[in-house]
Amino acid sequence: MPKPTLTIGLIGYQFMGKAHSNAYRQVNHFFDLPMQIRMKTICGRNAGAVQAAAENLGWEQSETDWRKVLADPEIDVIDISTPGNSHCEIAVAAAEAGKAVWCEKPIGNTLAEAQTMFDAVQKAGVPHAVFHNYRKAPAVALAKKMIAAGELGEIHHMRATYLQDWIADPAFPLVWRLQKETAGSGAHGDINSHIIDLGRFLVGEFDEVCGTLHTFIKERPIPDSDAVGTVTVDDAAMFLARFKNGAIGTFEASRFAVGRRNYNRFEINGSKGSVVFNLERMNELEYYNAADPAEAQGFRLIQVTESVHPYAGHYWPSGHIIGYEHTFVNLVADAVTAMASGKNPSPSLEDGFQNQRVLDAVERSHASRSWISL
Ligand code: SOE
Repeated sequence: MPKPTLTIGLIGYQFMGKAHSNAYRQVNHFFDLPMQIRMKTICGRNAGAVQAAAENLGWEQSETDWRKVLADPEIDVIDISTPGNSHCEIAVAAAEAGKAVWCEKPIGNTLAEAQTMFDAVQKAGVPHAVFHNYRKAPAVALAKKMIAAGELGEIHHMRATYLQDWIADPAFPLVWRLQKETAGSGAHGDINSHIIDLGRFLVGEFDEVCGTLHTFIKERPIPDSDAVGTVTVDDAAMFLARFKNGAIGTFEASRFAVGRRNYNRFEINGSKGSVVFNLERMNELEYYNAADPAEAQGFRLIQVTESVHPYAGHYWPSGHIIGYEHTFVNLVADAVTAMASGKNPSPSLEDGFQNQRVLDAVERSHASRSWISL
């Protein structure tokens, strides 16, 4: 008996388009899902480039007009993997067309856009998801299980950093991620959003924040030009946080942490123990159990590759590690499973909206140089 299909239309074909395409290609090979993914249409503005992407990434066809993708009655899900300034328009139109909306993070360039998107999917009653993929790393999912089971006790601290260095060179050009009108913000929305999501996922809702945004290099060469242009987004964003459950935290995102390529790391300290996750050692979780006997106390290293661990059993035998791309495969597997059982995927556009509330509060805190309550 053939499985029902879930037909995807992907809007965007660069880095996230490639990562999502890999997930759609692989997911049915590693997870026994109730639906079969059909990679129908990939969409982008450059006809030649998006057709090449269709052939390279495994799509049936390519399209240059995203509205035509939304109008296709065979398409069930619209995956929005474009620069942030187009997320809202596409999401609202997709919801109104009755399509499920799966959107890259951050969902909007502003809180108002995120609100509009969340309202639209709720009004249309369509499934919705946001690609906060790091929740789906086996070690992060294990940390979540341990915290939820009370193994860390009362949570006191979360300290999270997401550090990159790809624009530390002043000669790096003024690309779209460095322009507010396209990207909405810089490191703040792009990578602080990820550790904010992990904060919400692992510790709880934010209560108040106090932060600062900073731009180190304020002018950069305009691509294919001799001119320079103004950088209109942050290069780095840092904030202090109080959570509603009494925990406190520090969050730091930078694109100027020279030597750090994609260093997403957090440590959570509770009354009974602590955990540490580091994306550069993605298959490991450091765990400290305060109940260990005195002579044996210390951080132990859990290899999160056992079949008993979240997601790990879908791939390889114990000790055979997985990678960054598998976090997207796991996210798609969970989303398909949820939709097939009539539930909404997690994380959802509501998570995206709540994330945007924190992003916005930090920006207001920076502007007012004060603590801001959510
Ligand atoms: C660039 O900072 C980027 O591609 C982010 O946009 C992704 O969300 C992150 O997973 C990797 O780095």
